This record gives sequence, structure tokens and C-alpha cells, in this order.
Amino acid sequence: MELKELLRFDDIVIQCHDNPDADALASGYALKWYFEQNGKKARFIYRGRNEIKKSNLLIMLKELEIPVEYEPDFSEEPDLLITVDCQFGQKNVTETKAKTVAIIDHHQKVPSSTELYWIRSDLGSCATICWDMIREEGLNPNDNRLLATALYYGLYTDTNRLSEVSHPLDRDMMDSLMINKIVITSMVNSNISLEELAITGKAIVNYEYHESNKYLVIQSEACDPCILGVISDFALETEDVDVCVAFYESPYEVKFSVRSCTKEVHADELAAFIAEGFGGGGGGHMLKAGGSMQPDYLTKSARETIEERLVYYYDKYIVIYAKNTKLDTSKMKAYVKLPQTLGYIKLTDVFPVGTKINIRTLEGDVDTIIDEGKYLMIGVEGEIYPIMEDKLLRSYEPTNFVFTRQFEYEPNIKNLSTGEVKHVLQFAKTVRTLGSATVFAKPLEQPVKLFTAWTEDKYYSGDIGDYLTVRGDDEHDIYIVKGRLFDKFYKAR
Ligand SMILES: [Mn+2]
Repeated sequence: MELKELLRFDDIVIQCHDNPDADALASGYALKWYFEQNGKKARFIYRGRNEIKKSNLLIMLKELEIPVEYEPDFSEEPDLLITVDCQFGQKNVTETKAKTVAIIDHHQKVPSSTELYWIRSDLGSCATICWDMIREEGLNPNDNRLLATALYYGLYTDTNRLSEVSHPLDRDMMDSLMINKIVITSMVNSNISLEELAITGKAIVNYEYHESNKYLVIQSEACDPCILGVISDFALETEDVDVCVAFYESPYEVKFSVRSCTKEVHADELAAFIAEGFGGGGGGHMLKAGGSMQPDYLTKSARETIEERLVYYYDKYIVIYAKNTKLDTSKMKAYVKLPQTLGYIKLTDVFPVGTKINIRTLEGDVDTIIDEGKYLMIGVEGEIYPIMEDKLLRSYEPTNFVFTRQFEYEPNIKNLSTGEVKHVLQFAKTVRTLGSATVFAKPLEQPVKLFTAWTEDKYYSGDIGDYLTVRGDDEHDIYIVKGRLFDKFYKAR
């Protein structure tokens, strides 16, 4: 859906959640600006019992001229109400009557009566959604430096000082916004009140340490979510602490932050595991992640829920280090790989030899230098990875058809010296897999974390029903194939 669909309305009210945070303020600001650029008037309000009083937000309101009004007793009934950074009907936003409701949010989607919604729960901030939608309409938020600064600060605060950013669209926004650094600095340095400083101290004193798996659980009073990041970052520096989960429980939500400094636990995976089934979600990357849950979904206290999930998480996996593992292939079945069509890109088609580039994909950013013989492969799931020409020719046969495929985020390459960005699919061609050797495989009966022979610092997770697979001609070439893909790739010998 597109923002311009909302231009058919005349009487428009934008409302963010009660007790607004920087992301909510930035998002509402962006939408109001969009409507004004299109000659429409819109009001931007927030409601609830409390007027904004946090000092960083007061600076934001003043210095960035956020056009928001506090309307606890709002009684008009606009043609269109847009709730931003929250979803109409939820507890954290006071209900405003309206003829039509639209929702723009990045939290986990809850059932609702409106069909006008844009919910991207994979993004770090609602500001990113608004920025992307406005850009799609051909406008540039950088035309208003104050707005650009607000959007940046929205993402900054919602991702724990950008440390939990994982989606490439969030990165694109970070890279492109022209911000006022002085205002950002002054907001960043008025982020914690003296009360919150005390909350931080109290929370840390009451840590729960689990020696067997070296993790800490720390409960804080309800506070600004950034405090959780501060607590978990700090606590992780403790000796013999590999993982830390800091959380708080309020009537509206449970928020938590996860930090890991051990290669056996990916913080983003653990965050998603903790939140699963509890009306929330998690996001981030291997070292830092965060998440939330909805109190309505919990049958026990947040503390008990999180403690239980952690115990289950550590029990659940067996860890395999492929480099020193020999699987007993007599208990596995033999298969051969079916021919597959994949994509590839010759990097010298994109930029000249010697160019320093950044490759941005859904899986993350990679910096490299273009040289003769370096290619990118596009795998069956759309995953992108570098490959050298000799390996490409050994395993695949070029068919040179134009590669067509839809991506949730279209991969692109940036020339790091000029800043020029090129989308890469226009350069992609196809290859077919050559007939291949036998593999042995069996469905997993227990989840595993597999460190392959090539990735010693990063594991791949396999769940029950996925296939543990090993090449017949290399006993250490062990990998995992998703259960739903196995029949597409392999047939029994
Ligand atoms: Mn938000």
C-alpha cells in the first residue's frame, strides 16, 4: 500500500501512543510533513494521562520543532485517524473515534478491524517505515533538516543507540539522513533521569546468575527501554558472564534486551526464542538484540517466563563442530542433488577492478574490493554470498538467462569512494548446478547448532525435521538443509 491512498481524506488526525517516545514523535512528524507537502492539513496529537516530561524529549520537541499537541480530552471525530508506532485498539493508545482508521507501525501485528495498515515488524523503528513510504512518493525527508534529525533519533533510540539495528532498510535510512549532530548530542546526553540512574543501580544489584551456562537475568523497574541496553551492555563485561538478559514488566508490555559474547549463542536467535508465542518479537544481530512480549499472553510473571525459556533454550540444542565430527553414515540415507538454477553476478560488470564496495543484503553488509574473478552467488533462498570464478565453474554451468526473482529487499552495491549505489539484479544471470556427488542425510530429532568446517565463529541452527547432511566425498562437509526445502533439492539414490 502507498501513502498517497490517504490523500483522499481531508480531515486527518495523526495520533501516536500515550507516553510518546522519540520514534513515535518522529513518525508522526514525518506523516504530518508529508500531508503538508501535498497541500493537506493534518493534526498530530498524543493522549493519555501524562504529558511529555523526559528531558531528551523536551529538547526534541523544542529544538526539532515537533508539531505535536497534547490532547488528553480530544473529542472530535475525524474522517481519518492514523495511529503511528502503535496499533489502534491496543492498550497503549487512548481510543479516539474516527470514521476511518489507518495504522503505521513496526510492532508485532495484532488483529484489527482496519484494512489500511502498514506494519513492518522486521524494522527497527516506525520512523524507518515513514521515511521509506515518503521516499516512495518521490519526496525527500532531507528537505527538512529538523525532520531528518528526528527520524534518525527515532531509530537511534528504538534500537539502543543503533546497536540493535539489523535490517538493511534501517541502515539505508541511517546512511542517507542529513542530521543536526549538535541536537542529537544534546538529546543523547539528557537521556537518563536521576531516577533512572537509581533504577539502573537497583536492577544490577538484584541480578540472577546461572553458573552452569554463564548467563545473567536482571529485572528492572519499568523504565525507558534504553536503560535495559545500558544494563545488559554493562553486565556483560563481568567475568564468567557470556549472556545477559535484562527486562522489565509493565502493564502494557514486557521489554527485554539480550547480549551475548559467546559464539554458541546468537543474541537475535535467543531474543526471538524468548518472545515466541507471547505476542511479541525480537530483533537485532548475533551480539545484541532486543524484544518485547505482551502481558496478556503470559500465564506467569515475566521473570518466570524468561527464566523458563532460558532453561529450555540451553537444553534444547546439541552443538556440532563439523571440523572434528564424523557422522555415522550407516544410519543415514543416500541422496543425490537435483539440478538447481541459481543466479550470479560478475562484480566487474558492476564497478571496475579495484573499487572498494559495500554489498548490502537482507542478511547484512559486506565490504570487499572488486577484483578479476570475484562473483556473487544468489542462492535458492535469495541469500547472497561471494564466490571465486574457479569454484563457480567447478560447481555450476552458466546458462546465461536473465535472472528474475522478487526480493523483500533488493540487494545493492555501493561504491565506497563515490557513494554511488547500484541495484545488482540487473546484472544477474543464471547458472545450473552440475551433476553432483552422493550425500547422506537424516532428519533431525533434536535441534542443533552447527559450526560448519568453513564457519568456525558462526553457527547454523537446525530444527526438528530439518536435515543433517554430509557430502559422501568429504566427511567434514556437514550442513543443514531446511525440511521444507529438502525434497526440492535432493532425491533418494
Ligand atoms: Mn517505535
